[in-house]
Amino acid sequence: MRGKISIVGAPMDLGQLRRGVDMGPSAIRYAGVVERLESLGYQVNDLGDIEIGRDRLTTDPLTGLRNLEAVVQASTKIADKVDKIMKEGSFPLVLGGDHSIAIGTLAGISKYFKRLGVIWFDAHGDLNTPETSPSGNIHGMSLAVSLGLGETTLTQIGGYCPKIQPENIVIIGARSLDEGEKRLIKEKGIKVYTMHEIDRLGIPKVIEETIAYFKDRTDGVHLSLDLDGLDPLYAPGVGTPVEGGLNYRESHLAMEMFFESEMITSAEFVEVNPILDEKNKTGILAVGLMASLFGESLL
Ligand code: HAR
Ligand code: MN
Ligand code: MN
Ligand code: MN
Repeated sequence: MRGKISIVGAPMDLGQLRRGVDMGPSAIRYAGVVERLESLGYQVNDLGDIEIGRDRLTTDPLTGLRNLEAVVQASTKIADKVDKIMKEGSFPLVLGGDHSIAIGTLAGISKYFKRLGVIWFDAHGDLNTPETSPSGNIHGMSLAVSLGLGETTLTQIGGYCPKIQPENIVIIGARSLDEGEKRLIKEKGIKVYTMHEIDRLGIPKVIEETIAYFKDRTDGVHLSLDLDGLDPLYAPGVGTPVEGGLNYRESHLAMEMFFESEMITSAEFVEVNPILDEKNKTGILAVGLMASLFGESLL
């Protein structure tokens, strides 16, 4: 027996405009996530989906944020559920849904640690605030919200703020950062491996450095994996694909190294959109990455 994993689906599509990402959790289940993780020796408990409001396309007149009220409500539910999982001593594995779900996930997790580290595996920074956002889409703001920046009703979810500190974040795979996000990264000194650094150093070195960076400074690490961190060749089923991403083996190696580090204490896999996918390629990919993260080996 290898420990307990609690899976929870967050069929959230209110943080952006593309329809279909609410079916992400179903696609990941259909790709066999429960069976795959059980076969590795874990006790896997699928808690089903969190209820996400269907009230869409309301734009907050004050902030310009899309579906703000519904995202606040859903995030609160996600936070409560994840909090319960943590309390039971199980590993929370959250299935998205768009990346705005990280607001709730981190709100549920972070109070269990003094210094939670976050690996933000993503083509994007998700570091926009209402002032810098080019879109008003909350999935482009979730990391900033977790830092305590932006809309108060979002930063206060879970009843405390901030959830994380800028020096405890590592972004991996970035290649589409808005000007305001670049400014924030410099101002806060956030550690980022863009595709440029990944190409220069190679993924083994990047992940070794990430693990070493977190080793002394954090007492838990959350992996927030946006499938668009991978190249769209491997992950076509995402709402905002960006060319020039990580490939299949690089991403698997990263997961394998995270497993070996024994450092990861929670995870979420987000932005799987089966409507945009090719025969559930991205859902299947997500399950493969989870298997590697939980110790599936090739031999
Ligand atoms: N940066 C853009 C915005 O704020 C695009 C956001 C990105 N999409 C995501 N998040 N999938 O990683 O609107
Ligand atoms: Mn993202
Ligand atoms: Mn992204
Ligand atoms: Mn694998």
